[in-house]
Amino acid sequence: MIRKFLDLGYQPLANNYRHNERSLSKVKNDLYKLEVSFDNISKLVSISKKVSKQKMFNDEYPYKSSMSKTMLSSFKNLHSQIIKKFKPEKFLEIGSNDGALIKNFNKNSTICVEPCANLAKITKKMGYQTYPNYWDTNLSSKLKKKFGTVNVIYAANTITHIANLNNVFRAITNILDKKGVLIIEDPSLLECLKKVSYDQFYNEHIYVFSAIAVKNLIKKFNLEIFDIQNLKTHGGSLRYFIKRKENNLYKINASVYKQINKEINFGLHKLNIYKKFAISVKNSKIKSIKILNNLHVNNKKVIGYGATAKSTTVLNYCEIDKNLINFFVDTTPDKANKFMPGKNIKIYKYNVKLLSDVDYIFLGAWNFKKEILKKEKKFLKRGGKFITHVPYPKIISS
Ligand code: JHZ
Repeated sequence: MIRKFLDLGYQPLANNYRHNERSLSKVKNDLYKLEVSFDNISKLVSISKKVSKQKMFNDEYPYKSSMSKTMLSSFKNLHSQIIKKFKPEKFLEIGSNDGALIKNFNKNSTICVEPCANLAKITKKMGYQTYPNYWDTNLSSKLKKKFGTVNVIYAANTITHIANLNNVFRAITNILDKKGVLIIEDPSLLECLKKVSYDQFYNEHIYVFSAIAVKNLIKKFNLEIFDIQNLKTHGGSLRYFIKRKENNLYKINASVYKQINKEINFGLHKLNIYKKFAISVKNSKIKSIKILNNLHVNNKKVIGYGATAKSTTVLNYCEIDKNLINFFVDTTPDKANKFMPGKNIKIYKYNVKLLSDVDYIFLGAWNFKKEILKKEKKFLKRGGKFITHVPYPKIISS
């Protein structure tokens, strides 16, 4: 049975940064109810209302993985691992974004799939075979005809963005070599609950995976997880290494049992933990508003850092507008001079000078806290402070 446990209200499309300020009545037309559910059979956590893929992933998709040093170094490290462990003759990435990972691979043996045409253009220009399509069985058959089977398939922060998971895995098993390996990487549900990072839920994140759910999900495709890596990226992610059951090249590593036990001990297989999470989320909202209101009445200048998709959830759920957060700064060129979805808060292209008279910075990109705090040492040194809502709303000064 599928049970709703969290209501994050009406939300705009998380990455739909607007060119102009919009009247509230216009904004209302573009809102979608954001509720999160738990399926106590499959143990899958998903959002209830799914928005069409064409609305979310099109030729104006602004997010670029290469904007963070943390992600670039994580991908570089993964490339070395893949080459060393699996020596792929053919490598396929689903959701290759702006090529942050793929640029480490050989152009002749790599296939990119990226449905956002503006991003697909980038890897194509870099010289990689790029297919500007959504990942499904049709595309997989087309690619198999042209290239044959592939040894390694990789997808980071992509599979959880596709509604029809059966089609996703059918398409994967169709093209994956008998001895091939599938690697998927997505935010960890366990970390999301532990950190009360409710902003991992937005329309693009149709699912937030646990190892338990992934194990159940892939069973019917005769696939199994043989290794799991815990990553620090995106607030705590899991990298699953998956093979066909009959492939004996790899033994199931202890990491798989360890992760599943951790999740069971926490209670991810039962509804109760999600109900508790929903209470923590409400408390987080109350505390965040209290902190920001307090700074507002004391005439402090507060801005946001990292105009993330996650911030869209926070701003709209907590009803935070430009009275509380003056503007956002972000390094992504395609977000510059636009407005945060649903809230008319302006985004400026990051420039350190914009911080000169700022008292407090709300960490929209809290998942890059270490990278950002290191970069903004001067701001901290002169008494500037950061605000984070993860794992609970608080002010941080170093
Ligand atoms: P970041 C996106 O989510 C959308 P977002 C998507 N659905 C997903 O799953 C994840 O990515 C992977 C900026 N920044 O990675 C760059 C700075 O300005 O948390 C980005 O706009 N200065 C595909 O948007 C944003 O912050 C910096 O120093 O929640 C980070 O976005 C750094 C480090 C980042 O993902």
